Parts: sequence; C-alpha cells; structure tokens
Amino acid sequence: MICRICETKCIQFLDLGKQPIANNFVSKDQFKDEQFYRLTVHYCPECLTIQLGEHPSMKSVFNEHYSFFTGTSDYMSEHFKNLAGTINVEYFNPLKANGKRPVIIEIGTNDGTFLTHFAEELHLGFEPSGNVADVAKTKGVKICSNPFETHEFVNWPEADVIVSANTFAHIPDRVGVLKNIKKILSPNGTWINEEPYFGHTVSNLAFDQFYNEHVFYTSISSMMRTLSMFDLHIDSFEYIWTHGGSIRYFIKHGSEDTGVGAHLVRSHYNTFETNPSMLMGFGDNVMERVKAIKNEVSSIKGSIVGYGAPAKMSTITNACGFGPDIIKKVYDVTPEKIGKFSPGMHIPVVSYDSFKNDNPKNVFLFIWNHIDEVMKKESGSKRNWIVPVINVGRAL
Ligand code: DWN
Ligand code: SAH
Repeated sequence: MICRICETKCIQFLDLGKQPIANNFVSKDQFKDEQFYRLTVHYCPECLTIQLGEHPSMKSVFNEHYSFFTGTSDYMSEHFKNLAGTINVEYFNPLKANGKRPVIIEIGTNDGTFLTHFAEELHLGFEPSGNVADVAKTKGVKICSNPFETHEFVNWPEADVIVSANTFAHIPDRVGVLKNIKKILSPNGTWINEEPYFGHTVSNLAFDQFYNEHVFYTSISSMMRTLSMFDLHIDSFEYIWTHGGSIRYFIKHGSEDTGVGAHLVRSHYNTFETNPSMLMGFGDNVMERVKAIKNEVSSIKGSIVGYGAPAKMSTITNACGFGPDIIKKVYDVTPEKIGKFSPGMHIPVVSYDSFKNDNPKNVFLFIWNHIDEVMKKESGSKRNWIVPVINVGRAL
C-alpha cells in the first residue's frame, strides 16, 4: 500500500485477518449482510506514519447508527471537564481580558461531553454521526454534520483553540484535515489533539486498539514529520492515562524547535519511534498474545461472560475466534448496543442492569482501558477477571 500522507510504499507488520466493522453491533436479520475487511497494519519508512491497509467507507462507519457515546464513562466525562477547565483558564481568560470573544472548534464532538462546557462561547462541533450529534444538540452544542476535512469555512472566525480527541486517527483524508486546520486555526491558536499513543499499544501488546475505525496510530516522530509538511509543529505534549495510555499534543503554526526531538532521544520509546523496523517483531508478539489469550480462556472451567462491549472487543473476538459458545454474553450500559450482537462473532449484548444479579464468576474485561472505573464500580465482589493486555491502569 501507498502512504496516505507522503505516498511512499509502506511496509506491513501485522495481519489480524478479516474483521467486521468494529462498532457495528448487529441484529439477527443483519448477520447475512455484514461486511468484512482485512485488518493489516503498515508503517511508512519515509514519514513513519503507522496506518491500516484497508478500511470501510466513512459513511458505513459514521452514520445514524453509531454506537459509541463518550458519556457512557464517568471518568471520560470528568477527563473532558478537566480539559475544558484548563482551556478556560489558560487560553480563554487572557483573550476575554483583552475584550476578545474566544472561538473553539471540536472535531469528533460525539454526544457533546466536551463541548457542552463551551455552550455559552462561540463554538462549533463537527460530528457526522447523526444520532450522537442529536444528543450533543440537547446539551446546547452547535453541530456541523460535515466531515471536518470537507467543510468550507465561509464567514466563520478563526479558532483560538481546536480540539480533537480520538478522532484525528479516524479520518483517512489526513491531508484534508491538516489543510483545514491550517486554514481555520488563528495565527497564535492551539490545536489540542489527543489519541492513544502507539508506544503504549506496543508495550502493552494492546492489539485490540487495531480496528477499522482507527486508520492511523500516533507516534511523536510521525507527527513531527507530518506536521512539518504543513508548516505546523508540536509546541508541547503530555502523556495521559485515557484509553489505556494516550498522548495529548499541543500544536501550533510554524516550525519552531520546541525540544520534542531531543525528548525522543532520551525516551525509552526511542527505538520504536525512530526505528520502526522493530515493529516486525511486534507483529510476531501480537500473534503470540492471541495464542496466550486463547489458552487462558480454554483453561477456564465454567462459563465466561464479557464486561463492556467496546469496538476493541471486535478485534479480540474475531482474532481469537470467540463466539457465544466461548463467551456467553457481554454486559454493557449503552442502549444502542443492548439486544444486539457483537460484530462478526455474534455474542449477545445484554444490559449491565442484570450483571450484579447474575453474579458471574469468570469475566472477560473487554474495557480494560476503563479498569479504574470498573474496579471502583465492582469493588466488593469476587470475580476471576480475564484481562487481554499485559499491562493496564495508569501506567504513566
Ligand atoms: O476511539 C474511539 C474511542 C474513543 O471510543 C472510538 N473509535 C470508539 C470507542 O472505542 P471503544 O468502543 O473501544 O471505547 P470504550 O470507551 O472502551 O468503550 C466502552 C464501552 O463499554 C461502551 O460500550 C460503554 C461500555 N461501558 C460499560 O458498559 N460500563 C463503559 C464503562 C466505563 C462501564 O462502566
Ligand atoms: N471525541 C470523542 C469521540 C471519539 S469517537 C471522544 O474522545 O470520546 C470519534 C468521533 O469522531 C465519532 O463520534 C465520529 O462520528 C466522529 N468523526 C468521524 N469522522 C469524522 C470527521 N471526518 N469529522 C468530524 N468527526 C468525525
């Protein structure tokens, strides 16, 4: 395949086989129509961007039936409230003091969990999935249903802050996103972009982060190279604990050396960051991990259920061949998923309401990225938790 950024020939390092659309929870009558895509992962030797070989069309993933709602996690709601508080203090208060009305744009607003904190400011949220956007609107959030990268800004003021969380990785036309950021970010503005950090995916062997909604996997070195092609740079960054280990970049116009390259030289992720050929070994380790999960599950006596039905579950169950004969059912809080079946392997999704009453012993924790929140909720009950990644919690 050819790199989506610089058109260099990419090198494949992982093949997780045929996979369905990861967030497409289906009803029985839809089983026969499910579409599958080969889940291969590649790196570009030139700009170092890690990316999928193929993916479904954007419309078949992000539409009126999108099944993920940010607000299903109290911890994530708190996380975005905290980010909003920081933006108010550090970016908006100084502007207001100068008599300027600040402007904020969000890409991938989903149910408005973040942008609702700016309902009184001049704001715009980009959200093509109609059902989640409708929830955002009820929270006073203004929505544009166009994909951000296709939008033509007419009579819209430049943004002081642009926020994208877990969305930049989802948009195949990355060049289009960067061109539009360049156009609409004010000269001194900041683009705050956060997403799972590939260094953690590698060190946790968290292969379930690979699914067809995530077209890209971020590394600092690839971001540096990509941004420089668009006269943008990383002003600073921080590692954050969300989604099993993420990174938050603060990006600005221009080409200043802000010491990020020097940080990389000292970082223990330096090897994979600068020498992606080591990813060939990572591909082998993932396949070993798949075997280890299968062995662990088959060694368990008695029935097993799942906790949480994230998109990541699609990768694990399809790669490991786990259907309802192996994982009887999975409990989730999302009304859009309850009563449906997991993509590809068709494990029934049931309401979390019955979890405590059913009191299952063996529980496969598909939402290991929410382990702190789950353990708080489930404290006091004895269970055999099966955790698919080798390192969880706030590793940072
Ligand atoms: O990047 C993405 C991230 C932000 O969210 C999207 N591509 C899609 C989605 O990925 P995911 O589905 O892997 O996300 P989560 O946050 O791991 O999914 C959590 C699932 O678990 C939701 O269906 C809600 C459910 N849940 C639950 O049943 N009980 C969540 C919590 C915290 C709970 O206590
Ligand atoms: N920011 C939220 C949601 C992440 S899920 C969070 O971190 O929890 C990714 C979201 O991006 C989905 O709601 C999806 O509909 C939206 N999205 C997908 N493609 C997009 C595009 N081209 N422009 C804007 N939003 C997009």
